[in-house]
Formats: sequence, C-alpha cells, structure tokens
Amino acid sequence: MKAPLTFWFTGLSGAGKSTIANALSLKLKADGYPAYVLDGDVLRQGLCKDLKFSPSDRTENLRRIAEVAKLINHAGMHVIVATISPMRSDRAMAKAIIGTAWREIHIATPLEICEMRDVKGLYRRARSGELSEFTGVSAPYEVPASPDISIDTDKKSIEQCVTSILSKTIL
Ligand code: GGZ
Repeated sequence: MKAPLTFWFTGLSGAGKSTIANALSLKLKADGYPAYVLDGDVLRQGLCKDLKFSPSDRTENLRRIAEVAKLINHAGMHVIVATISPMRSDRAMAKAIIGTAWREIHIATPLEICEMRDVKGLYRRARSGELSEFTGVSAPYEVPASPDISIDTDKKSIEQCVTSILSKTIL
C-alpha cells in the first residue's frame, strides 16, 4: 500500500461514523496496515476537554485533531478521524493541514434516521432545548461538495460500507 492516509469521516451525530471507523480500522489491521481511530467523542474527554460546540471551539477541536492525524500519518500509520466536522471551511482547514494524505468520507445517514435512532438521547435533549448548538437541530451541517465517497448507512451493511470506502480511496 502507498503512503499512510487520513480517512476523514464527516456526518451527523448517530450517523454511524464510529462504528464504520472501527470496522475500517480492523480491516486495515487485518490486511497488515496499522491504523488508528481518532474519535471526536473520545477526544473531547481528553485532548479537547476544554472545548464546547461554538463555531470557534469546533474549529479549534478539528484543528487539533488534524494536527494529531498528520503526526500519526508521519509515524507510518493510517488514521481514521470520526468527527461531525459540520462546516466546509473547517474541513478545508483540516485538509490543508493533512495534505495529500487526506480522503473525505461523508457518512450521509439522513437526519430523520439519526434522530429516530437517538442512541444517546441527545436529539431529544436538543429538541427540548436542554442541549444548545446541536448539529442538525440548532446548528448547521454543510454537506460535503465533492467527497471521495458518500455512504448512506441505511442501504448497506457495515462490511459493505468498509469495502466501498477502500475501493474509492485506496484500491
Ligand atoms: C453536536 C454534540 C453536541 C452538540 C454533544 N452538537 O454522537 P456523539 O454525541 O457521541 O458524538 C457527538 C460529539 C461531537 O463531537 P465532534 O468533535 O465530532 O464535533 S465537531 O466535529 O462538530 O467539533 C455528540 C456529542 O459530541 N455532542 N453536544 N451540541 N454534537
């Protein structure tokens, strides 16, 4: 395989980013390619603990994550970033940091489905006003204009999602 890549997943909360990111990581490892998942939800408990969900905090969150992804790529590993990264400008910033290793994967599960799943009850809390600036409810999500691949998780198994991503980005 060529130089290590950063697979930058973008999509709404509950779209399935973490699930597919972990499955992709396992597949890469099984094929003999080291990979590491940077999950927004996890990083917000440590590296990005000081940040909330204002536009400027999201920008700083994604800047830090992009810098870490770049370092891991330089160490020879693939990186899979799973963050909402809702704004085109922030994704462009991340792409500029990461360079040619960047691949953009839109996990395009529709809002209605994410909201129906509501695994963590966050949409319900956002609708009731308990959570502010919630992406898709009270904060914007800008659909990527030209991702390497856009995946609707509703129509594919996790395995099919992983195969599609690899076929559009590496093979
Ligand atoms: C969006 C929020 C919010 C608000 C808490 N808006 O699905 P989750 O729960 O487990 O993961 C989401 C995570 C989003 O962090 P990111 O670092 O990916 O966001 S961004 O790229 O926009 O910086 C969600 C939870 O945090 N969460 N409040 N208001 N998501």
